[in-house]
Amino acid sequence: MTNAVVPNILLPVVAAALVDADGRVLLQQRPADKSLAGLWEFPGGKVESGETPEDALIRELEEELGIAVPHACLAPAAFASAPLGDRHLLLLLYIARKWVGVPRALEATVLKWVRPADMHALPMPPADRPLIGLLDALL
Ligand code: 523
Repeated sequence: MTNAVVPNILLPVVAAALVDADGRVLLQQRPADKSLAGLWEFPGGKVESGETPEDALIRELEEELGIAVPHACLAPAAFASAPLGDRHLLLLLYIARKWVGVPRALEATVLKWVRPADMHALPMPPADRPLIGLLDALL
């Protein structure tokens, strides 16, 4: 008997809500040449094969923002999902209040610190949007 191959339709993506001393959260604007161009997202990206979600997030934050986030500073906070082409994006959001370095837009068009209550007015990816209310309640 052979094992059935179950196609993995879930695309695991990790993201961070970096929170500053005033309770604002860092969003980045997706570049024009990428999918979901121009939308404001929580920084992060795909979990690569062999990575834990936390390792993936630490790598992405280093690549995208040039900051180092210690493992112990990443608190799992929430998840949301959204259809993405023929797959389904599973977005895992972590909260971090401490990191080393000053975030810079190394891959995004621009960065912006935003209060959760003000995020409703911004165009955000479908998986990020449901997380706003939760962040508002948590922060
Ligand atoms: N999202 C998303 N929200 C969010 C992130 C970090 C990513 O909806 N906070 C989506 C955007 C992409 C997919 O997750 O569809 C993978 O993100 P990323 O940034 O790793 O992928 P890209 O932009 O480098 O690659 P493509 O989207 O495949 O061009």
